[in-house]
Amino acid sequence: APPPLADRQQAERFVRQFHDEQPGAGDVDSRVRQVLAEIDRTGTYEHSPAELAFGARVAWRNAARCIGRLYWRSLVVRDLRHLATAADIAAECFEHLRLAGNGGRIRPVISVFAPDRPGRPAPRIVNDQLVRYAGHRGDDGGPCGDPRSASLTEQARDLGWKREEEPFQVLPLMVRERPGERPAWYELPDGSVHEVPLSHPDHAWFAELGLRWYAVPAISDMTLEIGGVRYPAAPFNGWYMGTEIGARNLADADRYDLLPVVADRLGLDRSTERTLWRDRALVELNLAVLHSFQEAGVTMADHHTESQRFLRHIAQESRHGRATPADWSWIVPPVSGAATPVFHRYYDPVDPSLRPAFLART
Ligand code: HEM
Ligand code: NRG
Repeated sequence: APPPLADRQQAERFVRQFHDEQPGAGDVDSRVRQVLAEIDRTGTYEHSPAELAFGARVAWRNAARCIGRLYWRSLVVRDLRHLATAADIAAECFEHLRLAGNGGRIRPVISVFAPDRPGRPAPRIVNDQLVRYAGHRGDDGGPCGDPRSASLTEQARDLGWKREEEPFQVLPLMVRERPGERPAWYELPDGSVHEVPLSHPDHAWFAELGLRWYAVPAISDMTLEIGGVRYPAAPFNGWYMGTEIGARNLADADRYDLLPVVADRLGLDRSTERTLWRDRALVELNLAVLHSFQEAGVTMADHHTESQRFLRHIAQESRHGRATPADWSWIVPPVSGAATPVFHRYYDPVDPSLRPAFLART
């Protein structure tokens, strides 16, 4: 028999936490005995739907890099553990995008597909997010899209997908049913990808840049681990904070690198750093992002509001007797850091062994 996948101690610890935090969930000792017996017999165990939902929500609550944790209790958990084929997973990822997008009123959602089992590793989503733009590391000056997706783009092309020379071409979803197998790929269907064209409240020329971004950030390459059980295919989303797009995706020199372009259109003097042309371009770019999502009726938070919410979250957790581990360097927004309250304090230390958790793919 293959060695057990689910650690007995982790399983027991999780079941006890679930019952501690959810009084009325039934008799904890009998559930612990049942789970341990199932592990001894099969090498793993099946979470009840309530355990799965709780585990996913607490994994979010435990995500030390996430500023958006105030709403962790409201995460919508889709129990899709019975699905393990590439086609079923792709179809439900597209449904996930529609449910989460909700016509612009974005809802935090996670879709949990089949877990790893002894002798039966789970399928995996190859893409790091359900929606990503194709790109390559460009030095030729031509349109190169999102260089961050260079290797995904290459993988898709190797599988027979056709790249077009557009800066915002959505990549297909690639799903690997079993380790070592060739992924199957699926073009995202019309209606599943909501995008927002970018314009500026005061500068008409901004719209001519032809910039856009997608509405729903859905991370699809992290493993959800609950009570010793691993769910490698468990894409989740919330909404964007404007700076993720305006201060990083469109601004970083190794992403869309738009600060010089925006500065030139603004007529700024780029001959010396002392004019702060980068900073001025950053502010206008971020303003355009927030303005455009608002105009389009798509949920987005600004970094001041999301920072205030995060401090409320910490206070609320502390009233429940819980710490809120947080990673300062990820929590502080990439522009105007010290103008937000999250800058001016320390946080509870991060414990990498804290569970349930979202784990980075190794
Ligand atoms: C990271 C915001 C919802 C889990 C982050 C980051 C931001 C953020 C700004 C840092 C990203 C970066 O710098 O690249 C938000 C907002 C949400 C939200 C505004 C709105 C509801 C969620 C949800 C989950 C989640 C629903 C999981 C159920 C995480 C995790 C990370 C993260 C695991 C770390 C990702 C990594 O290590 O690369 N979030 N988030 N977040 N968030 Fe959230
Ligand atoms: N910075 C990345 C997305 C990371 C997660 N951010 C969220 N997550 N807002 C980007 O695409 O810019 N979320 O689940 O809402």
